[in-house]
Amino acid sequence: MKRILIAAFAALFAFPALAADIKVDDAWARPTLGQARNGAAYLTITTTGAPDRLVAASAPVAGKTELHSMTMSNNVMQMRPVDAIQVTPGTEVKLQPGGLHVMLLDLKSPLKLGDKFPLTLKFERGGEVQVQVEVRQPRAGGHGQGH
Ligand SMILES: [Cu+2]
Repeated sequence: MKRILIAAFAALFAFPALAADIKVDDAWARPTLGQARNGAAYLTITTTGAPDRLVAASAPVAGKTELHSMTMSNNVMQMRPVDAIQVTPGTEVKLQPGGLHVMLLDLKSPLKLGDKFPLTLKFERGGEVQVQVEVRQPRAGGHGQGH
């Protein structure tokens, strides 16, 4: 039993996935309209370390934060929570309108154009990574549909 535990620890340290290995770029959110209490944050994740999983997120602007996917079902866009988002070295994981996103529920105040707010991403191995999310319109040429 003890030997198994030691082996598990050794495996854990053989691939030290540090937060420094994880890079989060282009974090942004669309301004909320009117009295909308929900929003979504989008970003791009890459890692130079071991494979990892984004398992949670939190932001002081939101009462509750979930990881969501969006899929087309019978011509209707449907959002559903996902347990985790896989991050693989060498592959960009894009959270973008119409796909994966960080759902910001129960917003404490509207997201206004030009605002910035902190978002903490929690990775299974890499731990916590904090980014600043810029409130802006989708870039031209991007996937502007959905949400
Ligand atoms: Cu959502």
